[in-house]
Amino acid sequence: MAEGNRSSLARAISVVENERAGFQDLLHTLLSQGRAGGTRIGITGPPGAGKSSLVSAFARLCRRGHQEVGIVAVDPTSPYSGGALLGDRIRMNDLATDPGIFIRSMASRGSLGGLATTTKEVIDVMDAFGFPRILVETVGVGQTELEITGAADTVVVVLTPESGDGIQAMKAGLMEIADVFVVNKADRPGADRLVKEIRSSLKLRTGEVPGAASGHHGPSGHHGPSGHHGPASAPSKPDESEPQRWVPPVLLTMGQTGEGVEELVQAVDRHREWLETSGELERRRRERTADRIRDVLDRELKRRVRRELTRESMLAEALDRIARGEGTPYSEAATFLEQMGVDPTEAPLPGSPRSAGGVE
Ligand SMILES: Nc1nc2c(ncn2[C@@H]2O[C@H](COP(=O)(O)OP(=O)(O)OP(=O)(O)O)[C@@H](O)[C@H]2O)c(=O)[nH]1
Ligand SMILES: [Mg+2]
Repeated sequence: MAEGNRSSLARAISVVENERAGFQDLLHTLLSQGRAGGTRIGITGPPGAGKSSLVSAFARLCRRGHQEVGIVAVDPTSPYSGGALLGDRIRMNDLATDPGIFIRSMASRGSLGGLATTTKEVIDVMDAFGFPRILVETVGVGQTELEITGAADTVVVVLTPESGDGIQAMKAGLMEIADVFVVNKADRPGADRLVKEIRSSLKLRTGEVPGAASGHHGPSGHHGPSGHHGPASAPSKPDESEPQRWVPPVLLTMGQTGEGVEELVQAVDRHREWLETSGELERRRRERTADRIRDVLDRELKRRVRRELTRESMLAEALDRIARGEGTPYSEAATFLEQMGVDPTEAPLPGSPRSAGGVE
């Protein structure tokens, strides 16, 4: 990536990340150009599983093929992994000097929208700059891991034989969101057993309940060859009109040495192909876009409400009325809504002039 491009990408990301004036116009312009089409690859899993090591090895492999890579490392908020950012920096240091790799670390919480929106928007910016692959590392425990599904085309879940990750994963719903499983730290005892465990629980989900599992974005209704096609009088030639269901591969890797990472790159590329041919890519993107519209609306409304409430005198007046027994937080909220021009007739708050049971 040319130096000039790099610095304008860095600038664009800063504007978006800090929600600086005009950030939405910038995003609008970038997204209108229609250049985005890279594969967004989420790498998620418990703290210390080896995600950063794998991301580095993955990026190095892409570079061998002279492909540019974008990396977004979302800082952990979890106390478990307070030192992770430093670790990431050390492990990714050698990558940062490569002009074909663009790395951005970011906090997991934006000022208004939460993890979701700002992180996703930064990924959008990278995509708009034309990276064929964008790797997004998210650390989380439980629910925050699952948020990656809203930002990635392909979700790679990294587990290790340590500390009973296998069982944890199923609890946290990771089984449902994974498109590719990686058992990292193959050098540690129990790695093979974990691979087997994951495979057998995948079989439970995908083999015996046709159509019940099709990745994290909801059922797509495709029946794979292992599914039941109904009557035994199956046609002699395979039904080619019906796309195959994706069965998440389970791979063994060693993050430090990069062993098994080539297979990971291949699995991700295969998944991308499947996404395209099955129509799932289109479906996921539509879903993602619908989410984005909701996100933008949410953020915009929140922003307006906060702006309204920062008018000190109005808030003070409301507090005085409540203190005098002339209102409640509900009736005052209703008044604010009215002043913001939000139609209160839809679902009037108690005490608003339009609700039946006012306080008067
Ligand atoms: N034994 C062994 N250690 C590994 C392997 N891969 C990574 N590690 C080590 O595991 C530790 C954590 O690796 P990271 O790549 O930082 O893991 P991470 O998932 O990014 O960690 P957080 O971002 O803190 O959640 C480091 O000390 C790595 O050197 C592996 O295959 N085998
Ligand atoms: Mg990391």
